[in-house]
Amino acid sequence: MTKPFYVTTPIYYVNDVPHIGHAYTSVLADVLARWHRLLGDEVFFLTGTDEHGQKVQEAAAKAGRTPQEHVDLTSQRFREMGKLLGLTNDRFIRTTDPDHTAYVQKVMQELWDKGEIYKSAYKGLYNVRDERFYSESDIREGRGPGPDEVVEEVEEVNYFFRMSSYQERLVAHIHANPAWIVPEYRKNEVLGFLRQPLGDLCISRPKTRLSWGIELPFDRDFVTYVWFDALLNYFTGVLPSKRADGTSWWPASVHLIGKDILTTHSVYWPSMLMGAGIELPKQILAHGWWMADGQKMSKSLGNVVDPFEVARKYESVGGVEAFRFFLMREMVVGQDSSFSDAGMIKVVNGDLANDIGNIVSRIRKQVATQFEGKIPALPSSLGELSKGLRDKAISVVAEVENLMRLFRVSFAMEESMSLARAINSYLESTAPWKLAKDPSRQDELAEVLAVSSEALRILLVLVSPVIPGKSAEALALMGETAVPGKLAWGLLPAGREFMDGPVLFPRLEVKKPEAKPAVEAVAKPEPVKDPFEAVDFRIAKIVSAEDHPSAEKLLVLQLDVGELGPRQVCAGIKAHFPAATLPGRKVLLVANLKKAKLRGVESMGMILAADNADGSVHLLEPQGEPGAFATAEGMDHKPGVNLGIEAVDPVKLVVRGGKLHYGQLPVSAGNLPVNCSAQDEASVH
Ligand code: ME8
Repeated sequence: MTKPFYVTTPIYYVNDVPHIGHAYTSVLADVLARWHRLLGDEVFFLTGTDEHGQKVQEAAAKAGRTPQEHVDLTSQRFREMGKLLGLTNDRFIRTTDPDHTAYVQKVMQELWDKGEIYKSAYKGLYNVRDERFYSESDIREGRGPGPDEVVEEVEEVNYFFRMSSYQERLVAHIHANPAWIVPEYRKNEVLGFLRQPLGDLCISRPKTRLSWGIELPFDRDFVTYVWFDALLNYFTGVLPSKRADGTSWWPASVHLIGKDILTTHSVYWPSMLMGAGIELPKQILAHGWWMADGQKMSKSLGNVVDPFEVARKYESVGGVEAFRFFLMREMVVGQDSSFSDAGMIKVVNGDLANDIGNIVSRIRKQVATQFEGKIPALPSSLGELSKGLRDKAISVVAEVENLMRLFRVSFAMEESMSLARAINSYLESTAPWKLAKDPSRQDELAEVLAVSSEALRILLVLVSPVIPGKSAEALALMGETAVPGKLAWGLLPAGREFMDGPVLFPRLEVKKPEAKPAVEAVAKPEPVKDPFEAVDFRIAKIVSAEDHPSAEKLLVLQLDVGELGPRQVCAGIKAHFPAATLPGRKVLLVANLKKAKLRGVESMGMILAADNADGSVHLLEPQGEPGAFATAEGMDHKPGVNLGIEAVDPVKLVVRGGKLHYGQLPVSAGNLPVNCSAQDEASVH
């Protein structure tokens, strides 16, 4: 019996233009869908657009269109993104689809009949950007009214869903199903949220204010709240379809979401389902945030990464496929990541060209010249090196299966790339080009080419969910395809032709920056009189801390650095500060270091701590606001960019009298001294 795998993405707001964030969730869902199809599972993949609400109504009016005309146009952008990215979704749901609308009304009516919905007056701050009343819980989700968000005070009679009555059941469900919300720290965030009493959920908007929505079946003067309508898409989207054995697709195997919509998915949605007596989804996976070159993406900064543009820019080296590969390889699922051209080039020239591409061309060339293009048969007994590669391939397949089950896609890719490296080093060690010159070693040569071809075939099948096009082209050269069952060792039939073809994984020739003309020297940053001035020390507030996925001593911290925006930093302080004690603490951050990657996790800066002679470690405790920079008397603040650690080393900071000093000078941040509980003369690192 085949296993079902039903995966969803959030349905995207049509007012936005598709960007790397939407592309990421969609590609992640697609990769999981393709992987499960490869395992032989029965798959349903749902994505779509969220089309009702005040913002849409307003945008349509501004554009001089009816809301329906407007959403027909704007939702098209997301379908085009899907086409561009090669998504294999089974349905693209729109909340304006008649079957969805009818079902939302049916659920509403049932909840009303059961007494799960009541009418009451309500007063609150309404956030138009998010179509939500603004409250404590919204602040927790980081969706408070930012400077460009419109919040208005609204008092009105509305309908409410008795969400509060499901609080206990929900908490019990989370405890009973430890992997229901992943990663673990997101689960803890939800449990933290559920420690406060849960209110009821306002699920209607009066038509006098908002008409672009689904009418309440029991009161035609109201429409449903957008989230109520939107969340139900996951259920309604598969209602018209049935599994091969005639059973229903619900419950979803996993809802993929960004961390921005964690509460709606792990509190509102399950409560709604409990109210309606519908089974809960099996898992919710919240991933991290994409930034651009280490900065928050925003329209005003003009740094929003557009998937169409990336595909165009990298067209000569695989375009969309290279982008998909980058997205999956770069972001540790759960953590934040940053897009950069340097990162794209690294993946294109490293993983794709140097590793995978190199193997294809090396093997193909030898097979062509030595065996008239026919891949030799795998011998029944293998030499030591060949056995080593075979065992490596088998263990990589098992490990990738395991990691994919845990949604650790970037680690699964690292594992696949370790097979690529193993094939290349097998080819280096066995040197088929040398064997070819020795007529007495033709059997060995045949073995090397058979074993490496088979390992290459498995590698291409493993990466096929991520780069389906390139993988299919490369496999086709060997007359192969990536279909279920193809991950086993020893399937490549003897005598297969290894066909010639174009270079599938070309390198991107990166132009060296031209030498700057001498006149530009004036634009150089002013020289600093002291190394202290070049370092950008900033107050940062720890928003969350969790264990690094693979480095024992590291924590991954999410920081709020005020005007510098959110930051992710890896810090080697786990032995001294358990992760749970850190959120809320203020620390001093070196904010202008070069971006680094610590065991696969991006780190943008370094937090400072003092070492006592007794071996204890003490964090610096600035008192000002996040984002404020630190100075010392007589020093200017002239931070450089992308400093190496050697620029920071000469800046010797010490603790004296419980305060931070630079030599003899007291250091202040945000005009307040920086405290530290370390002893006198404890040095700061
Ligand atoms: O919230 N990094 O829609 P939305 C990573 N309609 N992912 C990002 C991202 C970024 N910078 N920006 C967006 C909505 N995303 C609702 C959802 S579901 C029933 C209703 C991705 O258009 C991420 O998946 O604001 C995030 O959760 C989603 O887009 C939000 O899309």
